[in-house]
Amino acid sequence: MVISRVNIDIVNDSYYHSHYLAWIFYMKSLFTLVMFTLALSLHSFYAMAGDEEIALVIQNHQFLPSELQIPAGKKVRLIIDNRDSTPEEFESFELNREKVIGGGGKASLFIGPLKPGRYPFFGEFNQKTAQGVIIVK
Ligand SMILES: [Cu+2]
Repeated sequence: MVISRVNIDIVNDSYYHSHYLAWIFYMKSLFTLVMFTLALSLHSFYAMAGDEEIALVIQNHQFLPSELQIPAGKKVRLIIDNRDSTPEEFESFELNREKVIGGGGKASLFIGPLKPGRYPFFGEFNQKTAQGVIIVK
């Protein structure tokens, strides 16, 4: 009788133990997830605060403004707003960038950090009219 009671106690103890370990594991995972999410949001917050944004509009197959100035040595987010109903492709050999923006759509791309100079770009689908230049100072 006594022996079987001990056995039951051991069984109960290990049963309790495995749940406790599972709980620890769960809490650890939860903690990691929370910390990871926090780190990620902090990172994007500082990234947003640190990056400069420049808006570029496409209208009547032209870039507005056609001349943009950005500071040298800085990463800049270019936000392109295509107000035409047809798609356009922002393209620049000097910037090594190529991006299609659907009709009525928006796109964003990063440029830089760049050295001072002139970096022409154009709309590949309307090259005659869609021309622009980024001046880095
Ligand atoms: Cu292209």
